[in-house]
Order: sequence, then C-alpha cells, then structure tokens
Amino acid sequence: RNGFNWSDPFLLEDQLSAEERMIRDSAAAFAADKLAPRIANDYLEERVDPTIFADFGAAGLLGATVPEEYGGLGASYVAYGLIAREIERVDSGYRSMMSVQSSLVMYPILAYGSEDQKKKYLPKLASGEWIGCFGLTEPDAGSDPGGMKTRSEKIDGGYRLHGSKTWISNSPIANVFIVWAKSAAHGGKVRGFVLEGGMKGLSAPKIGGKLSLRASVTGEIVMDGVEVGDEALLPDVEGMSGPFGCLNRARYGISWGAMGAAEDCWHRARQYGLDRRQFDRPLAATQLFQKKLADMQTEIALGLQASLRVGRLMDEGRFAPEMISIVKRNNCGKALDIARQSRDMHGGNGIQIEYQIMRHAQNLETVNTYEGTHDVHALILGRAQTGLQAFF
Ligand code: TGC
Ligand code: FAD
Repeated sequence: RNGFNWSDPFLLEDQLSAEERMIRDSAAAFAADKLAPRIANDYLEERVDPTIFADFGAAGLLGATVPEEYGGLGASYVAYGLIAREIERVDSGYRSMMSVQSSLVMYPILAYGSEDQKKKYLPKLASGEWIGCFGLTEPDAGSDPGGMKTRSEKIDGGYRLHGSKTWISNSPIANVFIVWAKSAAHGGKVRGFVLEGGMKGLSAPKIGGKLSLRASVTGEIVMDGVEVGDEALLPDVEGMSGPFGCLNRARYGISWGAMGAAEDCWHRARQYGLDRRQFDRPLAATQLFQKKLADMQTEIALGLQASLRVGRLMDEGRFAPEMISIVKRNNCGKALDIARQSRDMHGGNGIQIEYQIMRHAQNLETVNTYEGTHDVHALILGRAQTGLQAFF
C-alpha cells in the first residue's frame, strides 16, 4: 500500500517541473513574509499600500508569463497559476492586485500592443514601479460588456474618449489605464486604449464601503473628453475578443487562486477541529466534522487537478475559453462553499479577524462575481453544449 498525503491527495507536487516548484516556493515565501503579517490590518482598515506592487515586482511575481526581454519571467501558465494560489492563500485582494497587473494590463500590451508600447510600459509594470488597471465594466454594462457606452472619436493626431467605468480594481492608485471603448473611427468596434494617470479629463475616484476584498482598492474611471495621441491605441486587436482574450488569462489564474483561499480555510478547519474539544473529545473526532473535511479535501483536490490540466493546455496553445469557464466557475463556487463551512466549523471564533476564515468568505463573494459571475459562466457552458444562446 502506498502512503496517502492528506494535503496533496493526487500528488500534484509530482506533476510540476522543477522551475514551477521553485517559482511556487518563492511566491509562498513572499506571501508568508510580506503579506500574511499585514493582512488583518489592511483588511480592517481598508488600506492599500501601493508599495506592495514594488514588493511584488522585486519578487518577480508581476507578469510571470511575459518574456524576460520585457521584464517578466517567461514562465509557464502553470507557474502563473501557482503564484495566484499562494498569494490568495493569504488574501483574494492581494491576488487581485497581482492578477489585474499581470493578466489584464501587461497581457494586452504584450499581445495587442506596438513595440513602443511594450518597451515603454512592460518593464515598469513588471517592476511594480507603475500600477495598472483594466476598465471594461460600466454602470450599465456588467455581465454584458458589449453594451458599453464609452466612446472614442477621432481627432487630429489621436482620439478623444468619453465615458465611465466602474468597479475597477487598482484604478484610484493606477498610473496606466487599459480602457475599452467603441471607436467611431473603426466602425463602432471595441478598441483598447492605454491611458496614463494625470491626463486632462481623467479621474479615478475610489468606491468606498466595500465589505469584501477590502485589501484591494476599487474605483471608477471617469473620462470626460480625455485626449490621447494615436500611439495610445492598442493596434493589434479589434472587437470584444480583445478584452475577452485578457479575461481568459485572469479567469484561469482566479481558478487557482480561489483554491488557495479554500485550502487555507480547509487547513484551518482541520487544525481547529483537532485542537478544540467539546463533549470531552476533539471536534475532529465527530462524524459530521470529518465529512465536512472530506468534502473540502475532495473538491480542492479535483479543482487543483482541473486547473493544472487547463494550464498545461494553455501552455501548449490548445485551450478553449469554455475550459476556463468550467474551472473559474466551479473553483470559485466550491471555494465559497468551503469558506462558509469552515466559518461554521469555527463556531463563534469563526467571525473573528484573527481566525481569518470570515475574511476569505467575504472575499470569495466578490471572486465568485467578478470576471464573469457563476451564472454567466453557466450560460457560456450551456451555449457551448446546446448551441442555444440563453443570455437574452
Ligand atoms: P460573444 O457574442 O460570445 O462574443 C463576442 C466576440 O468575442 C469573442 N469571444 C471571445 N474571445 C476570446 N476569448 C473569449 N473568452 C471570448 N468570448 C467571446 C467571440 O468570438 C466574438 O468575436 P467576434 O470576432 O466574432 O466578434 O459575446 P457576448 O457579448 O454575447 O458575450 C457574452 C458573455 C456573457 C460571454 C460575455 O459578455 C461575458 O463573458 N460576460 C462577463 C463579463 C466579465 O467577465 N467581465 C469581467 C470584467 S473584468 C473584471 O471583472 C476584473 S476583476 C479582476 C480582479 O480584481 O482580479
Ligand atoms: P450584473 O451583470 O448586473 O449581474 C447581476 C446578477 O444578474 C448576477 O447574479 C448575474 O449572474 C445575473 N445575470 C446577469 N445577466 C444574466 C443573464 N443573462 N441571465 C441570468 N442571470 C444574469 N470590472 C472591470 O472591468 N475591471 C476590474 O478591475 C473589475 N474589478 C472588480 C472588483 C470588484 C471588487 C468587483 C465587485 C467587481 C469588479 N469588476 C471589474 C466588475 C465585475 O466584473 C462585475 O461586477 C461582474 O462582471 C458582474 O457585473 P455586474 O456587477 O454589473 O452584475
């Protein structure tokens, strides 16, 4: 009989390359060293310290898949997923900061940008000197971003943009704004623009009062006739496949990240059950407690294997967006269930910040909603297997 590793049931570790393990270990050390000690205060005080980006950059955790010539690591998508898992093991908000920068800001510049844009922006985004944000969602266009109202019009030597974006991670502290707008000069098709903080007519007020993802700042992007030069247009993409191409990468990373948060909730529930005694025995000695631990272990083991498989297919250039919908949707939904269960298993202590669980549960409400809600991904998958559009 071979031994069974309860915390790595399918020996995920064996399926990683030496380089992936090294990147994972360095992300884990960074998370334990730099993030874990500060999360309780950052969360309670809804405080975002922009210097965290420079710390991420110094640790090589921004734009991991971006080639080294532009400041990235040239690492695999599996490595990127492993980074997301380690960061989100501490907090979904920190992972959000990292994944917006990597997948939603650096990726579109790399994939759709001019050589000048790549040289200008990518190294500074990789080092964390510059902070990026991604504006797709609008007040009246959330699940249906194709309904956006933001417009660009051609002017002499450039474009003028009007519109507003909402629920934008990092925007109040951003230097670089990737913004999607319908462009009159391109037949009304959606085009991407790179805006910079301080431009006339551009503002990014913070959205206050969040009870979830409090360690990551969220804001609006207001564009009141912002004028940019021709060089601000992302030249190599047109239509909604532009923003969706970025979302594919970010959603994939989230599928790993959500499992990291779920693992933290599971491990803490297990330990709490071993330590806490009621009715003269450990809680972990009860059947109900063990069933809940078994459910957590099972969903996490399956979720990690699925994300690993999708990551390998991405690295081979063989993924389809629907695969990502499966792992984003399922892993976020399961992680949220696990966090809620773990909160319950901690009894009254479970609502306290020092036990961490309630914070994960509140964060995962957002993670289940952004980047395509749980139900929107169901509709993507329903359409893919029936050929029938059920969005409207
Ligand atoms: P649809 O008709 O399906 O497609 C329009 C065009 O887009 C192409 N396309 C894709 N391309 C690449 N990857 C994908 N995943 C793609 N999905 C669609 C498609 O081929 C087509 O191209 P073309 O050339 O034929 O025009 O589009 P639709 O408008 O009907 O879309 C429906 C739906 C529901 C799938 C889509 O609107 C959707 O995914 N909605 C969810 C919105 C969303 O995810 N927003 C995320 C905002 S960013 C964010 O939340 C960041 S949080 C980050 C953090 O803090 O971590
Ligand atoms: P809605 O689209 O109004 O959905 C409300 C409910 O209706 C949901 O349950 C949804 O599933 C359901 N629903 C919608 N359409 C249908 C349908 N056809 N059939 C059945 N049910 C449906 N966006 C960005 O662009 N950039 C960011 O950086 C970013 N960061 C975010 C950070 C945070 C903290 C949050 C909360 C959001 C962020 N978002 C960002 C926005 C996020 O992507 C949207 O909130 C999300 O796409 C859902 O849109 P909505 O909030 O408008 O909800």
